[in-house]
Amino acid sequence: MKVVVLLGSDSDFEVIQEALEVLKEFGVSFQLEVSSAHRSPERTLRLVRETEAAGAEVYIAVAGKAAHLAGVVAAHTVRPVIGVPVDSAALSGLDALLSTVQMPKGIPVATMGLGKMGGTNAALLAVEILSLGDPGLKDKLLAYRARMAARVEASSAKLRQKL
Ligand code: RP5
Repeated sequence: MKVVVLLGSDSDFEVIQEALEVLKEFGVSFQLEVSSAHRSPERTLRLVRETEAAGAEVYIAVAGKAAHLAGVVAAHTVRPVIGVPVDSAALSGLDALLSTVQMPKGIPVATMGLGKMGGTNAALLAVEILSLGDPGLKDKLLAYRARMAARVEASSAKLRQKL
């Protein structure tokens, strides 16, 4: 497994569903686990240690509210950690965004945007990191971008037809 995806709660799953499809589309192996920085701190630490020893190269941590999961994971590995703040109801995710992005100097977390959008970008960033040592992945990323650009062009043509 190359990527470890940690969710602070199973209630975060929806946020990361599309991201898992992206990882599958790129043929990137991953391990998905639920582990909370607060409710199961020892499990979180054990998972980081075990997966790093097993060869994990990038971590994605998804958490809401007082979101410490990404920071705690980053504290225990020098592998890149990507944080996805969950946009839960009370403060629309501002709480999780600030908790994830405002890491003290020395322990970086690459913080994505809120919710599903951030989840999908986390998967793409993980693929980009892995592509540094894998030219095949870089080619797949370029093809992905080209398909996106083609969709924009097609949408423009479709809109013009409506006028
Ligand atoms: C965070 O608090 C989790 O990441 C999740 O977003 C939230 C807890 O959610 P519940 O398990 O209470 O639904 O730690």
